[in-house]
Amino acid sequence: MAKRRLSQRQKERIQAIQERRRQKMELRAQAALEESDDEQLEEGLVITRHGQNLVVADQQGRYIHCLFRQNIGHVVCGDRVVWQPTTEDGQGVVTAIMERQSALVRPNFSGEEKPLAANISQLVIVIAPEPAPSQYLVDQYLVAAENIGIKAMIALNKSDLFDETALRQFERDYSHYSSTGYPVIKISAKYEHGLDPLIEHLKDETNILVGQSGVGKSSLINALLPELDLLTGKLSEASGLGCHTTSATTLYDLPHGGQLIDSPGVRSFRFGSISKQELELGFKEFAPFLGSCKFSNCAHKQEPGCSLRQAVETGEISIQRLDNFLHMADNLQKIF
Ligand SMILES: Nc1nc2c(ncn2[C@@H]2O[C@H](COP(=O)(O)OP(=O)(O)O)[C@@H](O)[C@H]2O)c(=O)[nH]1
Ligand SMILES: [Mg+2]
Ligand SMILES: [Zn+2]
Repeated sequence: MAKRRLSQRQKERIQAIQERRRQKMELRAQAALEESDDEQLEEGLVITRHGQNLVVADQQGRYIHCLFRQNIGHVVCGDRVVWQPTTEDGQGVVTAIMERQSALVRPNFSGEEKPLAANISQLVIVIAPEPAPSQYLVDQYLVAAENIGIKAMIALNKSDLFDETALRQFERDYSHYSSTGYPVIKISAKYEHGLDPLIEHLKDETNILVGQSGVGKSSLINALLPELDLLTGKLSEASGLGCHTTSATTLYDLPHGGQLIDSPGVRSFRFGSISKQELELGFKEFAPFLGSCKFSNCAHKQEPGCSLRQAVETGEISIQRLDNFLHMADNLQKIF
């Protein structure tokens, strides 16, 4: 099927229609039961999508198989939506996407940015003694989190592989992240209660786990979601499509609170190319110093009166972070 291109006017009209539906939804909430609206607008949460089919959780947490109006935009896992039941078959139609708090986007083959998941609130960067962690990669993920506008934290998995000395060394090496405001925790999928600190951090958030292959993401997900098989069964049933593939981006409720959005695509997500400004935004502890170097075109390398260098001297910025920033700045178009 050829892709339909929409003119600016059509786009505006569609946006206006969606806006009206959102407003209607809000009005309906206010008017509560008194309103005798036979349109039956309901709010729901997109749990997963398979092509044209969605599984939407209604406000009682029931799974509803929904289709969606083609003109409402790209619906993804994590979207809050307005949907309407279709007469008697227990299915529904999604008619509007509610405003997103955040979106994880990924460029597709033609360079267009496509959302992958919506309303994520926390990025959990998983590292491990093995494969050896890279702060450069951690910093890239932090740049992504800052630009998406979500929280980020670092979890050292397989901490059982480190002895006391190695653990203390790790704490020193990562202390600048915690002082910048990124929680750093040590966990183990191999210890009883080894995931407790993680469970605590995931509790009030919609989370995704990211990190290098081999750090233990699959192991963590299986440990965090002991009923994963049961859930995927329920999703297959709800979507009416038979098998629910784990490759589809899916939102899971965590047994101890919070949500996890997962798929292989989400776990290995990387940013497209970014601008200088977006890069600067990604190193949030630099903010007070940017723009106050002696030279307005300061490269923050050898120049006298460089405020970032001075902040390194006073311990307000870590040298590793500045080095990684400079390296990323040199490779702006290539790194992500
Ligand atoms: N010692 C130890 N090994 C772990 C831990 N978590 C995962 N592993 C092992 O690390 C390897 C890679 O794990 P996997 O979950 O496949 O990593 P992924 O590639 O990030 O999904 C597997 O052999 C796991 O058994 C842990 O906490 N401690
Ligand atoms: Mg895996
Ligand atoms: Zn400078």
